[in-house]
Amino acid sequence: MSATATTPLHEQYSLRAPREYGNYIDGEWVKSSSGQTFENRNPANSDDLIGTFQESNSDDTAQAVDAAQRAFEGWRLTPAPKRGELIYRAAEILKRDKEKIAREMTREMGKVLDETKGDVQEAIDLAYLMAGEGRRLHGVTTPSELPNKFNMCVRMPLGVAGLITPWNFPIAIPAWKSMPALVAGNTIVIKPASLTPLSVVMLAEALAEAGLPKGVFNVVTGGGREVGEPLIKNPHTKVISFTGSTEVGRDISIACAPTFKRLHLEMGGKNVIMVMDDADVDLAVDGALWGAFGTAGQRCTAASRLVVHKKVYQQFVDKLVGRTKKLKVGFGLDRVDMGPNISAGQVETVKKYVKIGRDEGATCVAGGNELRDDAYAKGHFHEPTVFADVKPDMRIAQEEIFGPVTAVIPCEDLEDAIRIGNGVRYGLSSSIYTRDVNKAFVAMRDMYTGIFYVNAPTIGAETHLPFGGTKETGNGHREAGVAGIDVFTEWKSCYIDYSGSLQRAQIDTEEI
Ligand code: UN1
Repeated sequence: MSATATTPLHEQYSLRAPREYGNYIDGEWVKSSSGQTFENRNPANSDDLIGTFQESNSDDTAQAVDAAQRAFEGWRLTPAPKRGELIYRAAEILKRDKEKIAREMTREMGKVLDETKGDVQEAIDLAYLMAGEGRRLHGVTTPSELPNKFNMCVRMPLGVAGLITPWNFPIAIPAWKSMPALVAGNTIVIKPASLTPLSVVMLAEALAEAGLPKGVFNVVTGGGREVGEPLIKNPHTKVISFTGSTEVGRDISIACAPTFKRLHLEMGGKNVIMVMDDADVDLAVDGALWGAFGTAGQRCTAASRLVVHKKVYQQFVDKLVGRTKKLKVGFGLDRVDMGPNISAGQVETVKKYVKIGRDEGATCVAGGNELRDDAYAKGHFHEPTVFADVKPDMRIAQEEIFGPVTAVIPCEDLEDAIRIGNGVRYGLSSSIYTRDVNKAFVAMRDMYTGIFYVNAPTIGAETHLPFGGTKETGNGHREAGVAGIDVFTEWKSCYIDYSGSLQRAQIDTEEI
């Protein structure tokens, strides 16, 4: 096919033709009772309509929760290995369709194809891990203090899980939340980010093809107020898992407090790469570029602070600036290094922070501008941007920007780097570049973050380890890994007395 400027993008790149997508409730694709839909457009090219999605309301949400509630009993009693087998099948389907799904995701979310392939791979990895959990879901057996008595702890599912997911990892994060919830026997209502609903539709399609019973996984698209809030407040949702901003997370926390609803929050980050004077500076620059500008900086793990030892500071800044200026920005299905920002609003936020950085007296040494000409005119593009001479208390070094902006901060030594590194309200990810094993271990011990790397950037978590952070990044829970199952289960301690007589714990033990 010879592509011309007038050939619609979905034909040029063999993507899905635009159409109306329904909610997925009780195993059916259905329209919202609102009769309204919203458009989903490519952030790199607003001419490219991906599809229209249901502008759902509280009635649709209630219907989905009812369906999930009805399906719960059957799913809870389905043997866990069987649940795991269905998840395994979904993993195989996602693997088969990885490239196709990734292409749609790049078109929907903007990040480059390698990265959306990675995003799908995270979903696949976690699905395989949780499929295996179907034959583990280990509890604990432990001796009793009394004779002829057996003690154990088993996991119970909670019921309907309400999942509210972000646009930056549009299939990985929904999978991180869904797969552990499902294998443990919960049913799901998910509200995807309105900027990336197709990715969750594709996840639902994979689960449906795998043979998940109807009502076990439901998707309702629409706004936070119209869908998210009723989902959180519905008495039948027994657990809420949310990834997004700290501000919204706080509101959700308050909404869940009156009924003590189980809540998992995964929120902001202001992650740091510390570069010591003995580091391999080129390696650190590689890591900084990937950490800061991967996903156009739109990761909660993004390396938005680079704390660099004064002895290598200038060398590091020069190399970083040279490399940053060479990054190619564009549509993620073309040969580029970095895609667009997700929306016009996000570009405005980036521009606001670039201005704040300049006003605060930091030096903008690379980028600093929105891209608007020619190929960029119909998208939401901003140059990858580096600020140097940043002081730790400046707003660009304290607040999450969620865009392609990073701040280089000089430091005196390891102790100073750790103090600066920990000196923010978030605690997701941190990293150190050093060749000195002693320094690496001190940093590993003293950085108060949920994730820590040595000689690697702040991004790149693997799905079988717990993911999450301290302070205002989270509320003490973790997702992914086996820790993810803790969010979606409750412990039940069971005591089985086969002595045939009354044995009083703590009392009859004296006679033994
Ligand atoms: C996120 O930014 O919300 O470690 C998730 C990483 C990815 C996940 C990021 N595996 O950067």
